Amino acid sequence: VVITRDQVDLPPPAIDSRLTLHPLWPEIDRISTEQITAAFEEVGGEIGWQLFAEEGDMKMYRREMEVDGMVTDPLKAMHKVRGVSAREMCHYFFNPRYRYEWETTLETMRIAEEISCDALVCHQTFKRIWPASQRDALFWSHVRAAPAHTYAVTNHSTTNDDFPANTGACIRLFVTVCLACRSTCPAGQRPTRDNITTSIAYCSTVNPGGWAPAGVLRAVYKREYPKFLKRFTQYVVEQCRDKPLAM
Ligand code: 6CM
Repeated sequence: VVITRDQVDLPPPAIDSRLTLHPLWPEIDRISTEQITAAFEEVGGEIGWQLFAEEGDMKMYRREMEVDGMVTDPLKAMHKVRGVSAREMCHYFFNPRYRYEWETTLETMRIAEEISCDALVCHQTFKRIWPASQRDALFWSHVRAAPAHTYAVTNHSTTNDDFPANTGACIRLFVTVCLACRSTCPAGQRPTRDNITTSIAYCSTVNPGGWAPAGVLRAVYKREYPKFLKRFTQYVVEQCRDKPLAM
């Protein structure tokens, strides 16, 4: 078995102590815990959630919501992927070195701060969507293990003096995203690429931060979120195909 460079920096099974000493730690810990708990809550029968995309095992729901006239529809998606683990899924979602390979809305990306092996602060600009102004975002990103073969990445907007908001061409948007993944395999068997299934819960709430036409924004989300989740999961399956399973 050959361990590739890709696998040396997999998400750690326990929180990096450098993160717990950082000023952002109380916020990162609180929001990550809340997001992971909420991610696995079912939306099925709940009032307000409308199913807007369904394909194979993927189901996407949104709840229409506006804050000060701006669309902030919470989105929730469920999916199932075979042949990859929760840890592998989160590795490719968290690690910025793969981001351009699956994130199609991205224009530029910079690491504003490397906090620890499981947390960083990231600045991104997104492709402009006519007729709105271009958007950027600054968010911390944290990957962690949770009980029951679960790994999750949480991204949440933050501030940094070196990356001030709304000073150039971009309007700063605000984001809270959680990708929570849980692996299972048949009882009594050892997990392998052939028998593992990973359930994915993806939640996203974006506040566009300034004027953006509601209709355009909702149309963009309706097109882009299913595209993202299909493309990202397919990307991870392809990346992992000939590598040993990392649990
Ligand atoms: O979660 C996703 N990607 C992560 C890594 O990039 C990260 C990103 C969060 C930001 C999501 C904001 C997307 C909005 C893009 C368009 C903005 C234009 C507004 C103009 C209005 C007319 O968590 C995947 C995100 C997939 C998004 C479709």
